[in-house]
Amino acid sequence: MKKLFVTGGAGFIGSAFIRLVLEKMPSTSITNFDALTYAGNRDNLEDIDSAQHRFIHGDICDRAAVMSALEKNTDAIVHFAAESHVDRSIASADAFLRTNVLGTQVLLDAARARHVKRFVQISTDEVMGSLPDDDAEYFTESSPFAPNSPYAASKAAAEHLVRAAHQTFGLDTLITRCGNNYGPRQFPEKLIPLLLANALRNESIPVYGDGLNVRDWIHVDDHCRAILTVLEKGRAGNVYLIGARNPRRNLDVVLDVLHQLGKPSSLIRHVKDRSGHDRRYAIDPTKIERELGWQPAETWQSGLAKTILWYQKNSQWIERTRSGAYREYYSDQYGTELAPKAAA
Ligand code: NAD
Ligand code: TDX
Repeated sequence: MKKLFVTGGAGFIGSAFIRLVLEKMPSTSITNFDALTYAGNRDNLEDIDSAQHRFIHGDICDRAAVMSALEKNTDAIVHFAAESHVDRSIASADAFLRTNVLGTQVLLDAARARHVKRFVQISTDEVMGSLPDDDAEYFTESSPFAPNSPYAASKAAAEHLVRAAHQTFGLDTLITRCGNNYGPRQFPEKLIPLLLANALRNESIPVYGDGLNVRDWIHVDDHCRAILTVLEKGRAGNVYLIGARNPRRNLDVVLDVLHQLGKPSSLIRHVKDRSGHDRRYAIDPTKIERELGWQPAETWQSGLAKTILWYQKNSQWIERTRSGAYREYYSDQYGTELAPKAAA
C-alpha cells in the first residue's frame, strides 16, 4: 500500500490509525480528510510531523472537495469519519444521516470514479443491537442487523451502501465492526474519557440507569492494528468483527478506574437512563483471529494503565476539549447541577 486516503483522521480512532501507519509503513503516504467538527481536533495530530501525512480540511458530503482531494492511484480509502456519539443522535439525528449515510455514499462514488483499489468501512457492533442480559450469547459476523439508536441505524445504513457497492459495482470493500474503544485523545463525551476527566477534577460521574449495561472494551491501538490487518489481508466483500474478549459492566469499569486513581466511589451519580439503552454487547472475534491471525496486544489492565497515564499527563488537551460548546452540551445532557467547572 503506497497511498491511503483516510477520512476522520483528526478524531480519536482515525488519528491513532494514522500514527500506526506512519510507524509501520514508512513508504506509505496518507491524505487525511476531515471536517474538524466538535470531535475533530488538530491537537490530535500535534506530534505528527511527517512528509508522509497531508491534512485536508473538508467535508465528506462535499462531492467536489472529496474528488479534488482523492488522488489517482490511491490504494485504499479507510473511512472513519462519522458522527459517533449515541446520546447526540438521540437529541438530533440530522447530522448522523448526513455524514454517516450520505457522506459514505459520496466516498463510495468517488472510490469508483478514481478506481481506488480497496474501501474499508469502519463500523460498529451497535448495528447488531443488544444481546440478552446473560453471558451466553455473542455477536458474530452472521448476527442480524437490529440497530436501536439513530447513530446505530445510520451506521447500519452505511454498511448497506458499502455492501451494495460491492455487489452492484464490484468495488473491493471490507467492513469492520468493533466494540467500545478506549485510549488517548477520546472526546470526553464517551464514558471512559468523561469518567477520567471528571474524576481527575473530583467532579461527579454520571452513570446511566442501574449501571449494569455491558460493553466490550478494546484499546484503540489494538483496534487500529486489526484494521490494518483487515486492510492488508481481508477478503473482499467480507465483514470482520473486532474485539478483545473483554466485556464489562459499566459500573465495574467506573469502579475500576476510580480505584486506579485513588478516588472515592461517592463521586458516582446514578442519573436517568439513556432512551433505548442497549443492555449488552459482546463480540466473538474468532473469524479475524483464525483467518487473519490478529490478536490484541493489550490486556484491560495494561491498556487502562496507559490510558489513565495519558489523561493525567494531558490536562491541557482535556481543558481545550471542555470548551464552552462542550459545557453547553453537558448541561443539556446531564443538567446544570452536574455541569463541569471551567478551568481555573
Ligand atoms: P470521533 O467522533 O472521535 O471522530 C470523528 C471524526 O470524523 C472527527 O475528526 C470529525 O471531525 C470527523 N467528521 C465528522 N463529520 C465529518 C464530515 N462530514 N466530513 C469529514 N469529517 C467528518 O469518532 P471515533 O470514536 O474516532 O470513531 C471513528 C469511527 O469509528 C466512526 O466511524 C465510528 O462509528 C467508529 N467506531 C467507533 C467506536 C468507538 O468506540 N469510538 C467503536 C466502533 C466503531
Ligand atoms: O455519562 C455516561 N454515563 C453512562 O453510564 C455515558 C457517556 C455513558 N454511559 C454508559 C452508556 C453505555 O452503556 O456507558 C456505556 C458506554 O457509553 P458510550 O461511551 O457513550 O459508548 P456507547 O454508547 O456504548 O457507544 C460507543 O461504542 C460503539 C461509541 O460511542 C460508538 O461510536 C461505537 O460505535
